[in-house]
Amino acid sequence: MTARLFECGLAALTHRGETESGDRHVVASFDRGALVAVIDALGHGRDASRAADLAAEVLARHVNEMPIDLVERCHSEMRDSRGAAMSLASFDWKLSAITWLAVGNVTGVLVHAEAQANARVESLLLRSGVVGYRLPELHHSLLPVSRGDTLILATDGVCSDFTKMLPSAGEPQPMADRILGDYASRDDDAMVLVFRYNGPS
Ligand SMILES: [Mn+2]
Repeated sequence: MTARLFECGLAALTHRGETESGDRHVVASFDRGALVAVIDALGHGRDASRAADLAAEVLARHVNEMPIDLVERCHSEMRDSRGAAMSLASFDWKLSAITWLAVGNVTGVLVHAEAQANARVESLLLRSGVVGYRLPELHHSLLPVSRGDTLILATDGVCSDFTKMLPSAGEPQPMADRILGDYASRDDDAMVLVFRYNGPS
């Protein structure tokens, strides 16, 4: 029913020489919105993959909760893991807004489709910390979203310079492929998630 409310593109690469990635994404809708998250577990390889799975499972079980509560849940359930960086955005269809929050360095940008008084590209504030090990003081912020706006989340295996060269249009999947192709290093796991908000108009 809500499938056309948004479209996603995802592109990812695994660290050279590893078979499992420590990067994960979560996109899940619920009655009044959707949760979008990208996780980058510390390090790479199998232990990182396990920590990332754990984080993704916790988020998937509680998709309708606010980002601060989700980070706190992950933090308490990940104490025996490697820990992870994560950026989360919770879309609220009724409010036409997102609430977003980052712990660690998963880059997040919201690209507005329409030119507005404020910046076309808004950046998620990255606070240093590791979920499962040490949390920063948690604050989330609320941003209005309009039809056609695009949220992009990318792990640090993708050079954050991609945010300086964002295309104004394009389908989410080719956009994700292109960002990964142009900005990924093979010395880390790399993931790009592109989430386009389609409505209501
Ligand atoms: Mn990384």
